[in-house]
Amino acid sequence: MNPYIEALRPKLSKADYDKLCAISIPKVHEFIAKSADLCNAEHVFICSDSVEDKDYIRQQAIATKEETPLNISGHTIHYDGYYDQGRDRKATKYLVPKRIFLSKALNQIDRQEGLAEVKGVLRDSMTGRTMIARFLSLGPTDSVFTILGLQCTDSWYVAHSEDLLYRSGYKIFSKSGSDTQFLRVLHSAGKLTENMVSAEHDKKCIYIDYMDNTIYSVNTQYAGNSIGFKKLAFRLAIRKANTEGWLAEHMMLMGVHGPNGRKTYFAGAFPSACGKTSTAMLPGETILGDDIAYIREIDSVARAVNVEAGIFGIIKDVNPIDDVSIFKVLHNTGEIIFSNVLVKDGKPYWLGMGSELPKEGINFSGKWYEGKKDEAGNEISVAHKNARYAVTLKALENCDPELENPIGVELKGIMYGGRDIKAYVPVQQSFDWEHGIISYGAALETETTFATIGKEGVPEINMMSIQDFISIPLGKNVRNNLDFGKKLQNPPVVFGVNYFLQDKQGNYLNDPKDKHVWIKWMELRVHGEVDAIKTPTGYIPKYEDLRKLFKQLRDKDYSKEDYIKQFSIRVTENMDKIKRVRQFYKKNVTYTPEAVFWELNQQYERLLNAKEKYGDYISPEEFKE
Ligand code: OXD
Ligand code: MN
Repeated sequence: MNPYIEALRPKLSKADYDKLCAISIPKVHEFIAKSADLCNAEHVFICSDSVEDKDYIRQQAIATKEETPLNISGHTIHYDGYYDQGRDRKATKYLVPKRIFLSKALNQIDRQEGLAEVKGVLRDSMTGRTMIARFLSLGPTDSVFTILGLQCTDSWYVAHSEDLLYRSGYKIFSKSGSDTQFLRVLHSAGKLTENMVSAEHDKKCIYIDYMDNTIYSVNTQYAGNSIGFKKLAFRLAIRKANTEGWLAEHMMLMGVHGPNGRKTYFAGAFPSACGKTSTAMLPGETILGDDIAYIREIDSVARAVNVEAGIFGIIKDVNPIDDVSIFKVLHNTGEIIFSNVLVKDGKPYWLGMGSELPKEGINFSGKWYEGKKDEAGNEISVAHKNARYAVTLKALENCDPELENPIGVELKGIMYGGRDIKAYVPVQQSFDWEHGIISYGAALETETTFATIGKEGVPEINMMSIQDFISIPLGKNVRNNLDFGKKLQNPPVVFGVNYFLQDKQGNYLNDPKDKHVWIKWMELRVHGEVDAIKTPTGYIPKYEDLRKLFKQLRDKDYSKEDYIKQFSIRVTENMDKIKRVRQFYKKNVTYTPEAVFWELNQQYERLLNAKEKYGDYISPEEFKE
């Protein structure tokens, strides 16, 4: 007799008991039993991924009022608490055993103390509620990339969202052997207000116990903090990748369609709210993933899969002109969970949707009217900037057909981009793998955005856009990337992009749609079909090639004047950038590979030489041979 299943028996229906018994992994029984006991759940629901079970989850999300149906069939709205509108960096901590220290840039706490604290907060948090157990697969199923996950949660909204965002895993769990490894997440929304949002946001804990592959999250519902397989399990996957020699990355994946029906796969790392999803979603291209990728070397080739199967996307600025395909999906029947938008008469409204917004309705602050202020006297906006939609990728007509390919797609290019208003040109190609990984990836500078709680617009270094999720010493992460390239016969070509370059008056130099031109240029570069100009920071496009692409893609006459403004090398800004990056690595980072300083110093020297020859602000024309 299995003591854990027997302990759970009073909380299980006969059907749920049978579903649990069909899994023969003792650690599964133990995790569910210990979680239900700690949180004092009244019932435990085991989701077998059957149509009935998934329907039940959807119905419960509505019955408990965690979600409310909207006018279009399949659409619902979920709200998170007023103070729970983004990933919470401060509340997210690594539980680190004594005598171990991760990099200074990482938030950490003694493991024993942290476990005691979070378990104390979780204790009895599910009294009178049902705990749902969901089995999921990260990455395509039956693949070398697959990582299994089990989440216990008392939120039907979380369990429902997982249906849209991940691949079902119950079947795999039930046919797997007793020593099968899996990641675990225990989440409780904690005490709820009458609006069904987490009440005790000041007692929010999101703790990552990497010693036990377990995540604890409590007093939060915001998906980035509560859906354990989004950014939380990602941190555990990074550790696994670190020991096994592959890469887990905060990257979108897309198929870029080149001449004569050619398709070239790119990965792109951008910090949250810096253009990652909108790049992956460019019209005429195909989207394979918008957030997290696993990349492995298979037969000396870099191959990548999307860890997820859906999008938890920022809805702000999704409009019928710039985002045709997703705008259409958001108006079609089919399952979509909107979060933190304004609802009026059963219709969702968001910032930048391209039409007039109502003057009242329900939003993330409850009943809302124009001019409403919060406790601190700040005016509450009609919808939150970080309002989102969750939808399965398969609902998109531009979903890439290789989504479920168990060996992934061959990566030919990688791009890194942040909110760099001063220094880097809009697009450039690195001299080689090391130069790209270091100068564009490890040196990625950006500004904080609304996707995390806290002040917006604060400049920071966000290594490879993954810094929020790194769970190993930062220097080790750079080394892993450098080493990965050495295993490949033809490493992907590395590009740096910058959608946010401004002039001295603070005007953006590009339209958001210009990114399509940069993407097509990269595709041609990967195949050696256009030339480029060598500058101190990388290879940049030639004016004539961009002019052609602007005409083809945007029917726009791209002027030489614009080209010179956008692609001039700003020497001082670039040298200052290098100084900040060097300082960051010296001060905050352990195990930094020597190559980081070497590449940065080389770039500094190249800039200095160019400055002596051409001055501080160098037109691309000067570098033409
Ligand atoms: C996300 C994020 O939701 O990075 O993807 O915040
Ligand atoms: Mn993300």
